[in-house]
Amino acid sequence: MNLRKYFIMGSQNCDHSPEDILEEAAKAGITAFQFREKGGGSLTGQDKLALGYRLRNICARHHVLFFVNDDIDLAEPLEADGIHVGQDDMRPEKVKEMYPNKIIGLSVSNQKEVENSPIQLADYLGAGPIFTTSTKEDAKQAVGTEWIKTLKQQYPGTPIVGIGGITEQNAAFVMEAGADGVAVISAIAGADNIETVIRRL
Ligand code: 3NM
Repeated sequence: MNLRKYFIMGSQNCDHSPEDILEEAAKAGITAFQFREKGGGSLTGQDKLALGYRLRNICARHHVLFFVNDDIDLAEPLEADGIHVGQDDMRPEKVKEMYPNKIIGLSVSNQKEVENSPIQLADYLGAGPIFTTSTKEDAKQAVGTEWIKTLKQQYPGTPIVGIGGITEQNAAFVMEAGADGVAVISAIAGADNIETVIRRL
């Protein structure tokens, strides 16, 4: 499971075709992708499913891991490799019960969330927001790269992906803190030159 360059995107994050953006990112070497159709302006119902199919196919063609963001109903039709859940989404116990063979990612932002979570069921942890982000409407307070070190000490065997405000300029700090990968939305979706950004990440 290579989570090193983990791109997250929904149509609401794109100022032009999501398919074109993902195609370019996949060609440039992202290792994982999460379809996160969420927040203001996002698609629903059949439109969401149809976009999901198109993005899923791009990932399949480029051998990029495909995750759905808490959209548990999309996991099966889109043949997702994994499902990422946050603290307010379906509990990992339930996800595991429904999809014992899919990768489960879990977001944890602080120690209290860790204590309330079945960490042993998570195949990787999303740690964030590391830096301030304006992409997620309800993002919590930035926790800094220290949070990655703290998690890594407690769970040395669990892959950790940093998320939130990560750019080509600060990604190295996240990796140096012990992360196994960086998850980004705007750094790639909003890039003038996607290929350059991904190479630098
Ligand atoms: N989750 P950008 S922060 C989707 O802290 C998401 O769990 C976060 O977007 C968390 O790379 C975030 O543009 C937004 O900052 C990441």
